[in-house]
Amino acid sequence: MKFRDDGLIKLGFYISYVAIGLGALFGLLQVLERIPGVTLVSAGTYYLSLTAHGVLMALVFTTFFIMSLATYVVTRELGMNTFSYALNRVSYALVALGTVMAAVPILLGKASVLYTFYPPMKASPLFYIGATVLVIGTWIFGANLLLTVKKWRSAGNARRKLPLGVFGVVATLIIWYIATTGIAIEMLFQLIPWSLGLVERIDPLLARNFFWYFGHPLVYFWLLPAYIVWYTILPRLLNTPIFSDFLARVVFVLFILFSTPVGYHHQFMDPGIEAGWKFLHTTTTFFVFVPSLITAFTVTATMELAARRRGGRGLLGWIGALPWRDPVFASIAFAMILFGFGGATGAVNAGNNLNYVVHNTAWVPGHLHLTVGTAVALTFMGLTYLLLPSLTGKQLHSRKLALAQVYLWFFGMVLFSSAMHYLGILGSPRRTYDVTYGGAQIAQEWGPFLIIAAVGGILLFLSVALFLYNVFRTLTSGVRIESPRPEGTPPLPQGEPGLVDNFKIFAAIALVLVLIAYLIPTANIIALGTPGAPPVEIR
Ligand code: HAS
Ligand code: CU
Repeated sequence: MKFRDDGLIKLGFYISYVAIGLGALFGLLQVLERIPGVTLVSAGTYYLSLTAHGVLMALVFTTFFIMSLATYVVTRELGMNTFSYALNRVSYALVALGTVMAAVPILLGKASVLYTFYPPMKASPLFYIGATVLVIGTWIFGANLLLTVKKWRSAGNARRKLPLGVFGVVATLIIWYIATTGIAIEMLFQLIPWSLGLVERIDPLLARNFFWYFGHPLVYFWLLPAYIVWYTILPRLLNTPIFSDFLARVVFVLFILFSTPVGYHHQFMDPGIEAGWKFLHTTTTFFVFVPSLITAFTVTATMELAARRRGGRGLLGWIGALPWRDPVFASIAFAMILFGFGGATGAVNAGNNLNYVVHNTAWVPGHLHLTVGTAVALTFMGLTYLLLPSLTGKQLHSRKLALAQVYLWFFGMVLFSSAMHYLGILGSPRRTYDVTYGGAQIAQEWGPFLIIAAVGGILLFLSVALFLYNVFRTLTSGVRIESPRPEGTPPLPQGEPGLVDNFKIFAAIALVLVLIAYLIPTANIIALGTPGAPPVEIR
């Protein structure tokens, strides 16, 4: 069956590839700049490039890829076009428009405020308005997908369970809607009026409060689509039934509950939030560990099932029977292995007391490159090798290069992220142009690890270059797949929907948890009324 939305799906993927390519260039600049003794650019250009790197990778690459992946999953699993092509087009157009509006001031050096845009660093109004337009675009996008599910239900499927991938997409969208209310409030009531000069001062603590109300669930907006791939595409790849469909649904539901009431784990160092609230958020953060721990067991169990069917034996010997030469499988497996470490370093971050050691050090980018930078990004790159041929009917240019690319990412990331974590323990700061500290003893100890991080970064850059080369050659070579696999709708899950399938209940509980976690401390911050510093001019 041909799907009407496929043009948009492809467009979203292509934009995401451009974003990762440009983002990788800026990333390369960063690791090189931080090598002791190397000065390539001015401080201003460094912060411009750090902002561009963060925004392109964490916001543009992910958002466009996820929109297209979600549309792909919903259309394929439900076997229908989305509710409205017009709505879908409007949403992609708005997200693209918002991206351009935010990108222009960044590239002109008028918005070097990093991807967390903490005030009183001030960007051009265009940056904030662009980001808001982007978010509005995603709201329309989500509404169109939810209406698609509704349409499917009313077409005689009212008493059916949603296919697992669609279930995951709905969970992701619920999290997104809850999360983005925070950013909308920060933009509309604080950043936009302030950047337009309508108000003189801004409350930085309140802004950070709303930002992290959004910023933590944002990481699950990135992660859940990768989980959808691990739960639904991996079993098909391995030709094995999933270990437990029920547990997978429980995982998505637990994310709806616990993604949001945890944001203060980014603000342990902030004044004006009482320790009790920080402790509550530490506790809920450890709850949000649970769905990932379940995933670690169940997805690995699916792999073990497949490996034993292929003749794998022994306590760990079965691991060798997995298809390690298949780039799509290898990308998912390496993404998982490194995510295991990312989860462990997340536990360090989340402990109120341990966080004092690592906060604002190189440890944190070490952590985020294992999570969003590998669990998510490597899964997405690997998936491209599967989806691109299926969407375009063209043969992948080279499986060998694809495999090399995946392994290169893994080794590059092992070097980069281990060095960054260790640098963090040694006290090396993140987001800092000059880390030589006038030749101080401590800064000299960082030198060798900054170089290891740079070598890792170079390998990662090469990996992205290989990825893009392969994508480009696939699209331009025109070698058609000889016998394209017929793309049927996968069989629907058996049985009636149970409690776990009732999104309304879980969304309602999630809202109650959000209110418990945020209402009083936010009111306290407003009552405290931090007067707000004068704006910091970016040069
Ligand atoms: Fe995080 C900072 C805590 C997960 C992203 N995080 C960040 C930042 C980003 C980020 C971008 O508590 C930086 C923000 C900034 O710029 O300031 N994070 C956590 C915790 C988790 C966690 C508790 N983070 C993520 C995910 C992200 C992400 C997911 C993106 C996608 N993070 C923090 C904290 C901070 C933080 C603090 C603030 C630090 C500071 O001071 O600034 C948990 O969700 C992690 C749970 C994960 C697991 C691992 C499960 C393992 C699996 C695979 C296992 C593999 C096996 C091998 C078994 C429990 C599923 C497979 C076998 C084969 C044979 C292949
Ligand atoms: Cu977080």
